[in-house]
Amino acid sequence: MTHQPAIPTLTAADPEIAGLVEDEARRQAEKIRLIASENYVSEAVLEATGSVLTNKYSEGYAGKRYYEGQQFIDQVEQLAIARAKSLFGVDHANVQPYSGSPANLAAYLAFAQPGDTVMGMALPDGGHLTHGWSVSATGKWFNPVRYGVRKETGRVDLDQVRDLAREHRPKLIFAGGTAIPRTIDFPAFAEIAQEVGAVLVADIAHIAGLVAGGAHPSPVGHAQVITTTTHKTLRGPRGAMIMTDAEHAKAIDKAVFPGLQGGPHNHTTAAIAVALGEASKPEFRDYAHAIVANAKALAEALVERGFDLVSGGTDNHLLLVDLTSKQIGGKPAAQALDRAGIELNYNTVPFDPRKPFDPSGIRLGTAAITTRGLTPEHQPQIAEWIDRSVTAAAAQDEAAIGKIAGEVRDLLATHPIPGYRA
Ligand code: DSN
Repeated sequence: MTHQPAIPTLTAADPEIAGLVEDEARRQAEKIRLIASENYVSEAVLEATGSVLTNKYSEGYAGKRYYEGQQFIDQVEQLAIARAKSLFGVDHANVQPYSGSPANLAAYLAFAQPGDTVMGMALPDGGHLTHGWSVSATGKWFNPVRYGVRKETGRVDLDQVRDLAREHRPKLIFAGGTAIPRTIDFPAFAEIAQEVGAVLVADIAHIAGLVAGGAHPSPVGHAQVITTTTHKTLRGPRGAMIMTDAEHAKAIDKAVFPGLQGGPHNHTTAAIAVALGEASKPEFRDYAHAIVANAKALAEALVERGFDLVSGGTDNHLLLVDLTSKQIGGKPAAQALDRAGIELNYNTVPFDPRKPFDPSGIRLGTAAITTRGLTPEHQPQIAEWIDRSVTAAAAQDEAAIGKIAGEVRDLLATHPIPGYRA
């Protein structure tokens, strides 16, 4: 039972770390991984991530670097850019941001000054820290205005977005977030941004793979700037990209380097290129639609079992469940589910009366289980395990939780993952 690609040299050189890597590979194989921002990358992506490209510094952009020896690195970065442009249909792509937060910071640096008003979705309603939340630099150094969801529907309140934009005239408007189970209406956001003269930034970190695969409408042609991580539904390495129209390209490139970062992580750039190549194949379109089919089937099965879903269901890969009616907090439920072999995260729900570190909800996503070949037919069983685990947690019945973990392992034994061979 080993990590793939195999790690014999690491095992010989540093058995302690190698052992932990092997343990993590096995853990990922034995769990139903429902963390909405995670996935399993291909072994080709893993190989690129572990390559000698990690040895090279290359501040600057292809053809204009500050270090010599870029004969191959330039080609790697140019390939990644070309693949991003072709896959998403954008004028320009910057593949250097280290991750999603620096990518969003580049949008601030490019198009706003400290103290300027910016607008994003409130974190407890499904936004992201870097969309102007108070504890983030973006909330401290800018003047954030926050929109949310409607209490009755759990969906983004576009009337509120329009009213707040007209009143505060932000420089930037962020559309997107981390816990939005419904389709993001990019044309509506674009109309509002245009009216008030704001740059619209679509943060598609969660849905990038769905957009690439045609399972979520694209922000291209609506948002001038599109930020995304590359490791969620897009199924690439930990990293990020910023895509823009021609007009906003130069400012974004300057903001990423030299504005925010030093040398790009070239091993990551190569792995992003590999993932973009994979995402441009016809099978990836099937994958993206299968993620949504699984999420809808899981949502339906959970609703049938009396779970209360924010917005009543999902249009994408993500489900947000309010556990208030199940008389258990999100945190103890998530911890019990982990012991039962089902990994997810506790999460605030809109209008949550509880604290963020002990909120009312759990967040689920289907990108990783879809990669390992689980289908809508498996979702009623997963919902049953979730239901049983939550009930067992409320009753502090550890034996019942242990039994579920065994059943989970039995199912997953026939659904191998990339990165581990049993
Ligand atoms: N940590 C990511 C998520 O889980 O959605 C967002 O940054």
